[in-house]
Amino acid sequence: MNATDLRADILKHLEFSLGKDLAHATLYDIRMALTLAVRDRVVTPWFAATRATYAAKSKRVYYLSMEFLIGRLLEDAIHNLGLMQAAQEAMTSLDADFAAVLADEPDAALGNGGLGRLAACFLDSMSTLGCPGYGYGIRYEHGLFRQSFHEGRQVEEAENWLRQRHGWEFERPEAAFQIGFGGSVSEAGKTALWTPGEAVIAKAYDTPTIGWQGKWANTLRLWGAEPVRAFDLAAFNQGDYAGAAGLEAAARTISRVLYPDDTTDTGKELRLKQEFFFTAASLRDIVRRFQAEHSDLRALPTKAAIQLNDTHPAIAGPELVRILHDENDMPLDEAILTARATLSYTNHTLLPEALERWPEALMARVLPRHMQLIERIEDTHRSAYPKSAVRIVEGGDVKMGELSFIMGHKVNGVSALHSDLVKTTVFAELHALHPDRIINQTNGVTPRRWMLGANPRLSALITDTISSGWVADLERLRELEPHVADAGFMAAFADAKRANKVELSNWFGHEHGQSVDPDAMYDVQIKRFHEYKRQHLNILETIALWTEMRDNPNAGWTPRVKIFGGKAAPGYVMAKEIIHLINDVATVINADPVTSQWLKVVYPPNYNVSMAEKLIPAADLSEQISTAGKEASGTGNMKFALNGALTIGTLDGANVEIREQVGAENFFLFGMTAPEVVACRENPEHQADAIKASPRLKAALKLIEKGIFSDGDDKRYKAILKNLRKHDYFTVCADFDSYYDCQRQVDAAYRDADQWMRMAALNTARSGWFSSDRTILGYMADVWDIKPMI
Ligand code: OX2
Repeated sequence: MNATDLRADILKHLEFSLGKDLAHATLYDIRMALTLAVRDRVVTPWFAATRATYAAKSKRVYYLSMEFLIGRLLEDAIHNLGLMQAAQEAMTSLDADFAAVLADEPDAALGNGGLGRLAACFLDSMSTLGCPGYGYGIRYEHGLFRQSFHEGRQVEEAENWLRQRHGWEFERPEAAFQIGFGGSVSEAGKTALWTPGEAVIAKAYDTPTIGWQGKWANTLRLWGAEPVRAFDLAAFNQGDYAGAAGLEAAARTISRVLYPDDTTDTGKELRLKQEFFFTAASLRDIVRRFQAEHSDLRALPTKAAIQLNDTHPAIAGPELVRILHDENDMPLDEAILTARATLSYTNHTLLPEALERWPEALMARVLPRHMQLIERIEDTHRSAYPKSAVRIVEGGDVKMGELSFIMGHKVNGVSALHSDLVKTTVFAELHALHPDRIINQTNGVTPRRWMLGANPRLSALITDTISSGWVADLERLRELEPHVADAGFMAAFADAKRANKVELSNWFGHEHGQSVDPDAMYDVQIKRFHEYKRQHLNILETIALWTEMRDNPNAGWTPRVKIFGGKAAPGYVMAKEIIHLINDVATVINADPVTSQWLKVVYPPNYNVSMAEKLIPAADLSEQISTAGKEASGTGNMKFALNGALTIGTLDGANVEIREQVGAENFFLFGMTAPEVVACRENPEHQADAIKASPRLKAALKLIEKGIFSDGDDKRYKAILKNLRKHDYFTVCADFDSYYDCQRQVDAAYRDADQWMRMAALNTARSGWFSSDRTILGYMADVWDIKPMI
């Protein structure tokens, strides 16, 4: 593909798809014309992959996820199709600024954080590996809210990614299913007949997901909700315009917004409806596709593997049983076994508030037949294991974790430590009954987006050094190891990092009006705000460091820029206070002339995938400081290590495996282990003891309390202070000294620039195992029983 052909196609789309001539084309027009020209080139491999799958009657995987945090797609597709040079040349020939064109694409933020981004990385890897499959989710009209700061406080605004045409999707009016809610159930022989009281239409929108080198493409099928009857004409004719449109509005509400909660259950009826809506539509589609090729539904597990991404699609268990039993007359026991052999479940968190429970009464009202079937499923469990105390329905709630476990043939955690904790904590009893069911599949990230796309400088150096095979086989980064002894390679590695830092510094300058020194250490904590992730530990240490710098200005401080990014769920008061505190601390510290040469705090608002792509390649230090036992895996931690940042972290989630891979000497470890945290909490005075033992922590808390960061307002951070002093469940205080001391080791290490760079390069060279290709191959072998088609 050369630039001339691509240019001709861009001009064709400008004229015939967008109705513009070049002289009047806006940035949007150019971006859309390029998108369509690139999309044209995705279609052929996409059809080929679909045909090959049909021809082979291959088993397919169906990844059911409430969230797909895919971000921008254009640059990724250009990379995967090998069109980078052609696209650059075509843009230059059209007098367009290629970087601006790429940046014009809105982020598709159909997810909150790690869980949704993991699903997006998995789509990329499935297509790269030729694993036939579909992602199924919701086409939210509004993705995750846009964050801004007003006097340091988070303000949320609706995001509107569909305001402009979404160039990647194909609308499928023919692929539509009616999805019911409520109503009643009547007996019909051995089965039952569910007559829903209301219904909406689920309409499909398909986005092809192209793999590396365009060898395979799968489909991301997102469902949009529409009314069964568009419009109440009778009401309209009587002048009731709002009433006439009400039906439509009510139906569309279901796919209107992404719930902005990360790891907390909202308990809203709408959320339950969203979950059933996309799960039921996906199952209908899956069964329809199966029945087009096969007649005996008992063979479903040999042709379909359905992965439940957390419990959000857990209603798939009873719904599949309903389809098999009520609609296709399969005996109930067999229907349960068939559904179980088809389904598997990934657990992403142990936080009790995140393990979904639905009030039985709500479930019975919204999904009356499913409530009955959940009870049948529980009966089956109880008759198979009469001594088991496990209940799906307990204390008036339906527990979706137990339901998912019992209805899945495999249950996996997302890091080695997390999978062990799944076995010993939440599902200990079920694990004893089914010792082979829980397995581990440590998360991974796609090297196409998180190295090739985000870090072109380092990518070019790696390719020059070991050739390009690493992009599809990330373990080959190990071949970089011998080059760490080569001064030329190391100089180039350092140059790439430095250039990324200069670029980020420029971005801070023109986007946020803040200048930061590219020679300072870039110390980055970017992730959702949650107490367990402990952004407050980081800001407390920042305060303590600032105090120390003021007291000892001649101590030879290592210059640092503390960079924060992330959003808090709008209803999570404590997380929002932590955001406020960080912004307040930043204002005071950044204005201090005594320390300004060594310490800056920057917190650009509205952190998203595109911002991560800027920050990660420029980072020196990666903050992975969660309370041990709380972060299931983390995936940001992997992206940083891959891009040559050193981690300061606890033994939590995948940090444990990162440290094993990169070597303990190339990782800054601090804090209590998961069992130590549990033991620490047994002492009710643990926070008071820790504060007493740490003059620095005590002083930092005092400064906050005195209103030093809040214009003298000594009440502003009452809640945080009380929490830390009295109920420090996340053991910020108990880990503080260890963290502070570890940061000073980081300072010392950074001062030896050559040694630091060697450690950074070893992080890159030894992060190959964290490719999502490795993760997907694990699922294919251990869970889905599917072989690659290419
Ligand atoms: C996240 C987990 O918090 C994170 O540790 C993990 O890396 C990610 O999922 C992908 O597995 N919502 N988000 C998560 O869990 C839930 C629930």
